[in-house]
Amino acid sequence: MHNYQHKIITVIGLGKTGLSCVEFLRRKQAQVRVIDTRSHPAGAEQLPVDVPLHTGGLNVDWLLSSDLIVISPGLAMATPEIQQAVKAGVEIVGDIELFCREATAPIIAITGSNGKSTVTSLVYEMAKQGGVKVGMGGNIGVPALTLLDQDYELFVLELSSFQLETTYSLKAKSATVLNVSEDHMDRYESLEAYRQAKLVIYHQAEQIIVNGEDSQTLPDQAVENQQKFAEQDADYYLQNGWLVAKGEPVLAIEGMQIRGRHNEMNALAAMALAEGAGVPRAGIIQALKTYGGLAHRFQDVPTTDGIRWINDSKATNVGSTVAALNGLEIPHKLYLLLGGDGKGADFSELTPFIQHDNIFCYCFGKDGSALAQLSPNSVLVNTMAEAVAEIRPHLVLGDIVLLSPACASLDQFKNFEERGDKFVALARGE
Ligand code: UMA
Ligand code: ADP
Repeated sequence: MHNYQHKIITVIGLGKTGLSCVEFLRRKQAQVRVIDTRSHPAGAEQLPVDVPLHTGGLNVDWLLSSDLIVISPGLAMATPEIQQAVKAGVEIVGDIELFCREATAPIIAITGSNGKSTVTSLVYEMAKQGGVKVGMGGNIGVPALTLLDQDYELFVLELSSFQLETTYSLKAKSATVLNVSEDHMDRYESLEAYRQAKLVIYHQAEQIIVNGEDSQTLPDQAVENQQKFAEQDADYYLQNGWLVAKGEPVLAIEGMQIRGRHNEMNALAAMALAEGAGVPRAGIIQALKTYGGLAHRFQDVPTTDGIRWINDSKATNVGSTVAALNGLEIPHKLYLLLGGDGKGADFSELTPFIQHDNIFCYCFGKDGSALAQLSPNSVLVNTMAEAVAEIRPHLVLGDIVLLSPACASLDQFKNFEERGDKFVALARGE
C-alpha cells in the first residue's frame, strides 16, 4: 500500500476514471486537484466543491508542481504538456496502477483488440459460479478503484491499451492478450506500438495465456508458464465439437449459449484464465452453459417482421466486423450498416467480406464516404436512421439487417450503447 498523505496529486480527466481516482486519493488524504481539457466536462457536477478544478486546457504549472499525476485513459501520454511533465521528472500513472498497488487479492487481467468484455464477463461468471467472491472492473465500465472497498478473493480486470500504458505494478495471476488487430490508430504511431502497449499485461504475470492463431499475442521473449488457446495444437482447444482443456473434454460447444467461432475462442481463453487462477472446474462448466453474452455484441433483436435484425454496435473496429461477417449465413440479402469514427483505421481488410452481390452497405457518419468506397453496392447516407429508412421498403423475408459498423460511435452518439439502443428502436419501427 502506498502513502499518498499530503502529496500534491493532479488527476487529469473528469470521466468515470478521474472521479474514482479523486475519491480514492482523498480517502488517502492526498491534496487532490483536477484538470480536464474539455470546457464543460460532465463529471464536474459530481466533483466535491473543495477540489480545485481547471478546465478547458492543461494547466502546466499544476502539472509541473505535482508530486504525482494520475492520467485518465482518454488523454494521450503523447500530449505535449504531459511530455513536458515527464521530462521534468514528475511521476505519471493511471488508475490501474493505483489499483495494483493496493489490491491484495489475485488479478486476472484481460486485454486484446476484440473480445475483452465478453471474456472478462465470462471469467467473472465462472468464478462466481465456482463460489469465489469475485469483483469485475476496468475498461468494461466499472473503474477498478471502486472494487477496493469490498472484500474480494479475486479480481477480473478488462484492461485497454491506454490503461496498460500507465500501469507498472500489475502482477497478474493469469493474463491474456486475446488478439491484436488494428484499432486506435489515431493514438498510436503503428500497429506495433499498439501491440507493445498490450504486451505490458504479461510483465510479472504468473501465467500467460496466448492465442495460438495470432502470433502478435506472443510475448517477445519466451516465458515459462505459458498456456495456449487455439482450434488445435494448444493447451485449450476444440475437438469433435467439444471444448477441451489439456486433453480433458469440458463441454460440447452446443451446450453454450454464445455462438460463432470467435466466441468459441473466447470460451477457450476464459477457461484457461479461470483455471490459471484456480477457479473450480464445476464453476467453469456451469458458466459456459448459462452465459448468454453481453448486449450490443452480435445480438438478434426480437421483432415480428420476419427480418433478422442484428445489433453488433460494439463492433468498433475492422476486426470485430470481420468476425461478424465471417461465416454469417445469408439466406437472401444482407444490409450492412457501417460507419462512425474509424479512428484512423485502414478499412480495406473488409473488402473481401463485403464485395458480394447479395451484400449492400449503407454507410454513415464521419468515415461514411471512405467505407462507401469499399464496395460498388454501397449507399452513402448521413445517419443510421436515414439508412434504415432507405432499407426498409426493400426488405423481404430472409433478409438480414446488421449493424456492425467497424467504427466508434462518438461522432454521432454518446457511446456504442446509445447507438445500439437506437438501432433496436429503428428495427422495431419505434
Ligand atoms: N477527455 C478529454 N479531456 C480530458 C479527459 C478526457 O477530452 O482531459 C475525453 C477523452 O478523449 C474521451 C472522454 O473524455 O473521449 C472520456 O475519457 P476518460 O478518460 O475520462 O474516460 P472515462 O469516462 O474515465 O472512461 C474510461 C474508459 N474510456 C476511455 O478509455 C476513453 C472507458 O472505456 C472505461 O470503461 C472507463 O474508463 C472505466 O475504466 C470506454 C472505451 O471506449 C468504454 N474504451 C476504449 C475501448 O474500449 O476501445 C479504450
Ligand atoms: P471488446 O471489449 O474488446 O470491445 P467485446 O467482447 O465487447 O470486446 O466485443 C466487441 C466486438 O467484437 C463485438 O462485435 C463482438 O461480436 C466482437 N468479438 C468478440 N470476441 C471477438 C473475438 N475473439 N475476435 C473478434 N471479434 C470478437
